[in-house]
Amino acid sequence: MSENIIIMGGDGFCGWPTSLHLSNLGYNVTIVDNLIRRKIDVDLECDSLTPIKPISQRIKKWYDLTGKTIKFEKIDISLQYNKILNLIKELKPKAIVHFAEQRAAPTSMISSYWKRYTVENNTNATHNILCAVVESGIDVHVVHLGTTGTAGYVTTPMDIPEGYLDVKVQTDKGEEIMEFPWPLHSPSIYHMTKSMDFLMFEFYNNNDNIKCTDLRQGIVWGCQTKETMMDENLINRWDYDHWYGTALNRFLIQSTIKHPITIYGRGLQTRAFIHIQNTVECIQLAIENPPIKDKVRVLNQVTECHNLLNLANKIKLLTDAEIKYYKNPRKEAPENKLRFDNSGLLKLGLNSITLDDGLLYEINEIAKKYKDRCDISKVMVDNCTWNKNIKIDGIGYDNPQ
Ligand code: NAD
Ligand code: USQ
Repeated sequence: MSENIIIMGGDGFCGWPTSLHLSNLGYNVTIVDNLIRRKIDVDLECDSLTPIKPISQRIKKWYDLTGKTIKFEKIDISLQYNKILNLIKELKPKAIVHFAEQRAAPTSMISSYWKRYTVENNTNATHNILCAVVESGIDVHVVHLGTTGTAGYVTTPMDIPEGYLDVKVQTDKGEEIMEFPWPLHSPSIYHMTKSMDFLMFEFYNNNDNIKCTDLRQGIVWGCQTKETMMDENLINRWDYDHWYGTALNRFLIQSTIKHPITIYGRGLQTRAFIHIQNTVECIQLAIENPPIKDKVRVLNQVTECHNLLNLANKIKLLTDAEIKYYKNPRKEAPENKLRFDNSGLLKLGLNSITLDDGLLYEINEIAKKYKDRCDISKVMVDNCTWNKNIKIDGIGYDNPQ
């Protein structure tokens, strides 16, 4: 009998292609999602560049094409604890992959409402999963999508290790080597919740022996994977707007619609990157190689690091785009250098896709094909109709007036 996997947040940008990839490998996949990301698009008056289909149509098309069933449960995992617990008891999953968080740094800082929504949603979601795994009594591997940003964006003259660092300390017995978690930082409220998630994994690993993997992922670029390319009804999300669009995907569509590439500051911020195809493969590798239980396993899910200007110049070479410098709307160091030890996933078998391998495909097959769906007014916040009072309709994180 094939094994069950629960994908929390399986309708999202990383979750949907991961669900298809694992289903294709023969796992029984159950997607859990409250579809809030689609609702936020409506409230922010934005949409994916690509024409993503409703979840039921996506799942039906997958079944029609492959004969494989993906189940869907609409659950808000930050609020509906008993539903998570019952699902774990029923499915006895080999792993829970946890993507279900508010994932945009700029969105998490729009206003006090969004700060509170991000903290309450993300920390409750993670805690509910861990608490339910313990209460179920079932041995489930929790695979969480963390972020490289929790290591901070300061220049570090070494490869940032996979979660832990050996430090020589003076103890009562003399000099000894002790292992410490790499210091956690929070470049935004969103990143702060990822640091808080790690503390919860540590607690539940120490206290209840829960198997946890924290995949510290860089910025994901690209759109399609082998499975989402099988039919246009399976197409993956592509965010390009100011709040949810990430740098490289924004630059790709900007260059296609002849909007200047929007470099914040001087573009000398270095960040880590990974292609979406590699994302789904990393999750497979993490599931198939569970950690031993003595500590939380941390893997740096990163294939390369670049500064933003370097990325923009690569795209300029391919498209002849203009590069424009904007006042940085974020509070971040104007310049940093970053390197990550990513040997964990490479040793497990990851074959890295580089920018040089994939940029042209994204420009020609996605950005050019769907450019007419791009609403140029959503590219820069100054041009947008959104204001700081915007809220998710029906989600009440407000104090009563
Ligand atoms: P996404 O917003 O596209 O997907 C998240 C999904 O989770 C959405 O479908 C949303 O509806 C769902 N969700 C959110 N809160 C929920 C809740 N309380 N209950 C049920 N479902 C809920 O985001 P993504 O880009 O796919 O990112 C997935 C995960 O990977 C996030 O945790 C993010 O922090 C992490 N990550 C993403 C990137 C990136 O570049 N996209 C990089 C590093 C880490
Ligand atoms: N930037 C620009 N121009 C733009 C957009 C962004 O110069 O038009 C700059 C930002 O100032 C920042 C960098 O690009 O220095 C990255 O911004 P981003 O929006 O691409 O990425 P970030 O806010 O870090 O968040 C994204 C995902 C998040 C994930 C994180 C990985 O939204 O879920 O956790 O990447 S990491 O950065 O490694 O922490």
